[in-house]
Amino acid sequence: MSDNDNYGAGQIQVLEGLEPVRKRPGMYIGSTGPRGLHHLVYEIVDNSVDEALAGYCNSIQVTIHEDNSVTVVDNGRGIPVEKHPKEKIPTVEVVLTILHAGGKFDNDGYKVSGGLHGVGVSVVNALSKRTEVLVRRDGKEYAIAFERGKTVEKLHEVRKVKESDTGTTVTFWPDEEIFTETTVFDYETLANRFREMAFLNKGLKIVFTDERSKAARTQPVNVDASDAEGGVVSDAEREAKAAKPEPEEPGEVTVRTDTFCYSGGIIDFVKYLNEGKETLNKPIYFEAATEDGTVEVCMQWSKSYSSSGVMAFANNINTHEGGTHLDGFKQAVTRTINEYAKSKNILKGKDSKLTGDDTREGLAAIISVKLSDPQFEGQTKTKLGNTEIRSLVQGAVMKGLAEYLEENPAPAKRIVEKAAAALRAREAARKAREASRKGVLEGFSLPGKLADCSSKDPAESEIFIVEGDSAGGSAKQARDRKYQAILPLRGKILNVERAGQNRALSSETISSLITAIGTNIGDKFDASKARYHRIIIMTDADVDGAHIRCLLLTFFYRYMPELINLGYIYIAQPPLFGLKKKNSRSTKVEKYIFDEKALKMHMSELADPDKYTIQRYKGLGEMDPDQLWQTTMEPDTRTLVQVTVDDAIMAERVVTELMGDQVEPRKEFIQAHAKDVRYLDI
Ligand code: 28F
Repeated sequence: MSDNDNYGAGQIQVLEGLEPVRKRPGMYIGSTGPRGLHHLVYEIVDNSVDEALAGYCNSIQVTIHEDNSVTVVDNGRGIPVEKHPKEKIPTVEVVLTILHAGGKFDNDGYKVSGGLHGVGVSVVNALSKRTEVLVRRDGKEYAIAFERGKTVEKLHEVRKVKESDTGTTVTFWPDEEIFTETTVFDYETLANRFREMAFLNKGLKIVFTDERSKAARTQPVNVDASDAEGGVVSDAEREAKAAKPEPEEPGEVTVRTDTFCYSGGIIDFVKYLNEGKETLNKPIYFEAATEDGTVEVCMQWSKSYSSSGVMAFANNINTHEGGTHLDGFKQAVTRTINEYAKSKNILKGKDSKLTGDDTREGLAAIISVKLSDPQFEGQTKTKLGNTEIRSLVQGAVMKGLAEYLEENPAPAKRIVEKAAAALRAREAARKAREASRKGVLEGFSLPGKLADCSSKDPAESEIFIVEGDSAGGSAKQARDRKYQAILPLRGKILNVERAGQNRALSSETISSLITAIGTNIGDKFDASKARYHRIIIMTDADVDGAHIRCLLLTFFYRYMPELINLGYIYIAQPPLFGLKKKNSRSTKVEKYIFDEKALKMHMSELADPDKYTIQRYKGLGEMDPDQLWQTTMEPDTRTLVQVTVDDAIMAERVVTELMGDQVEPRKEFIQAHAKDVRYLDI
């Protein structure tokens, strides 16, 4: 179909309408790089989502075709087709060919407003070499087509459809003249956005299909580097994606489809963020509405240490720069948790207050507000500015969270204790910073007690931290001096949890530990300076040994947590029992056994258990160097337990809660609970 006279008037308008978009595309879509390219898809899908928000659409299909064209189908009402009263052309043509006043982008080239019906599709049309639109309405399907923003096929009826079959289909071919860098879409980038949209719009189904062959979808494109899009893609996901092998043969087409539909909405979003994490509570959800807008909040804490899982949206737009909704949320969480902790006496008067960061450690949360006149501010126009939204969110969260905590004391306690632990860690880190600034540890030479290894390569070097001089002596004799160092600790390790920082650092044991390991602490801490990549705690298999282990773990957790994360901290497992044949003249131990249960098992399996004597090793010092080497130190035969942050937290909890000034009750406790406490058991 070609241009004709009675269509000319409309066309002039069209050309005038979209010319600026082709002239300065960056002003309308931010960039003509990969991010701008992907933006075209979002513009189209946003219109379908708007139709869904209006309550007329619940299903969207997006397909990338072999030629990198994209089709979006929705089951909404269909863009109106009647003659537009002012423009005298079909409304659908107006929507596609006339730039909406003001546009969605301001002069900085960033999106300033979301959720305006029909806005943006004309921009996509202008920047596509061809656009085809199908509208199903009133029992008919209509078609209209454009090239580089100009109408090339007038609106016409193509077929009859069922009255109930309504909706809009848009297919567009991005213009290589505009997108000179690439016109290849990245599936993951789009999929992440669609997943997010489906989470934010409960019940909305988005079916995403990639029909391309490997050749068509692997032309190099780097969305992250050139103009990064925020979102829920973690580094791990990105790495997994990069590492994923492509099984496909050249020329073969593997159609990929993902369906995103979440009946739980942002509750499912939070569960997704916390997947694989150990959580402290079931997702807490509440919503509120005033004439200013609506707010939905979902939150769940896990044992994780980050708070990067707090995401705020306004009208489905990820407000990366935050804004009033996020401020209101943070204030409410900080206040509510502090008030609860105080009222339940978990935070005593003299303790300092929990900061916002303390309360958000390990928190995954979604804040989603919807408002009629969103004000987007900031560098990238992703900061919500509407002041009335702050109190809306704050009020909803204070009420919702306070109620939850009152009604659910067990998870409430876990949540508050997590924040209190963060507070203590922060305090310790601060004191460590102060101390290291004073240079307490500077100029120390290696501790005299250290029997260092000869290797200078940390990756192959290990240090055994040994309790007591006598065990230290055996260990020194037993070791392979090339790569095994021994540091005997005399006496008790100071409880760094209770002792002041200065006292901790002036303790000889603590300072010798720090200098032997080499990393320093506080803001001088540098994991790359670790002199050993295996730091092995070797204590007796008794209650005192367990106590020392707790104190050492607490020390590492407080002062060198990064070494735990790096997997450098280990616990040695000396055997508890040795079995010898009774009548044998040899002193050879037949079998080493590591705990009571294993001993019982073993004895019950023996044909003649009375042929044997059981030797119980009370301490490392009772083993001769050969035995110690064979059972506990030789890399080929020993068992090391790698310490996780959870082990350290558990140790710290015991140290914090139970190791008070009196020694006896705490010993009793440990003996009574030894079986329950994992790290005491190993
Ligand atoms: C694949 C992309 O763009 N879907 C859309 C609608 C529905 C209406 C509409 C859109 C009317 C006057 C602009 C229908 N009936 N999918 C889409 N679905 N736009 S875009 O209206 C546009 C406005 O100017 C619609 C009644 N009201 C609205």
